[in-house]
Amino acid sequence: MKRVSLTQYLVEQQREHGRIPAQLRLLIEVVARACKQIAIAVNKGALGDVLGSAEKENVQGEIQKKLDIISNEVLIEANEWGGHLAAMASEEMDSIHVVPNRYPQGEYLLLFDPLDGSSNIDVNVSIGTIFSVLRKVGHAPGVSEEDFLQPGKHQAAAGYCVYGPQTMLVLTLGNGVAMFTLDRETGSWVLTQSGVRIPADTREFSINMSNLRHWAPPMRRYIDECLAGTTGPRGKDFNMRWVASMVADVHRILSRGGVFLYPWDQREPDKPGKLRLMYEANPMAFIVEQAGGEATNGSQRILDIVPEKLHQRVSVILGSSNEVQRATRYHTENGAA
Ligand code: AHM
Ligand code: MG
Repeated sequence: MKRVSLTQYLVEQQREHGRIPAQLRLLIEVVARACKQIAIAVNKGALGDVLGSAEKENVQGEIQKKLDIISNEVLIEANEWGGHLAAMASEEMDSIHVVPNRYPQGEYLLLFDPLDGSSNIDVNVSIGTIFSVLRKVGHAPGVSEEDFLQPGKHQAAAGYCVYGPQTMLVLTLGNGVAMFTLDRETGSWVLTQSGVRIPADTREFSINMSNLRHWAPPMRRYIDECLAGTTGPRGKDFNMRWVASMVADVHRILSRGGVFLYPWDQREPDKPGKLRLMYEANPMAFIVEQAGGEATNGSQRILDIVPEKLHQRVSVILGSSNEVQRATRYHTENGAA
């Protein structure tokens, strides 16, 4: 079998589809290289002294793990000198990181969750890196947080790397979804699947069931009906999977279908959800839609949401389209919630 590397894939996308300007190609290659470096740190585990807490809090009041901080630094250092970026934003940083003056400024904005699934780091379960790419619009000099506040439908690219039994990079440039597997012997990303499609129907849902009593009625209705199985209104049995790493749960859905839900919860009524719009929901929604699935917040397509702030949170329903539509309909029909 002829092996296609990530570089070859990107060059061909550029040539055949005219989809990737040189700066974007460089950006994807640099992010992919940084993910390799993070994968090496993840694999070392206790031997590399990378496990455990860093005993610091991020802007959202969450305790950071050592690997959260290492991964953030790897991504910043890898990306700031290449001339492809104007600025970066991260789940682990309070404010944006503008490319220092000593380097040329490019036209792209990179957003990332450097290490998603932090609670799984110390227990040797799959974790990942999620990234989203926007273009800086307008020619005004300088760059500010405002430049990042674009709806997800304007993403130029998005992807994630999953550090699991295999290390894989999943990418969309708005032209379908491709998956690459890291060949550890040669150190290269090899294309292992393209044209990824999520089946419209599924019998598998993914949600943290321990929060059931705190959800709004439409979400409880949707899950209750799945749990009722063959004798309930859905007339079929459902299976459940919850890794608690969004990358791993979304990767399973891209591989065999399913629906992922992280809903609003009445304990903190002013918080729309746990997950972050700009670093988690938008890139995953872009990937899922490019694979034929759908993604909403219960009332609106995720990619249409106009962000008000960088660290904004959102409810998420994504995956197989018929299930996303059903769960969304329960939220929007008369008398819901
Ligand atoms: P993180 O970015 O701090 O790791 O949090 C996001 C993660 C998601 O990967 C996952 O879907 C969710 O949090 C799990 O939450 P819970 O522990 O409530 O099940
Ligand atoms: Mg995360």
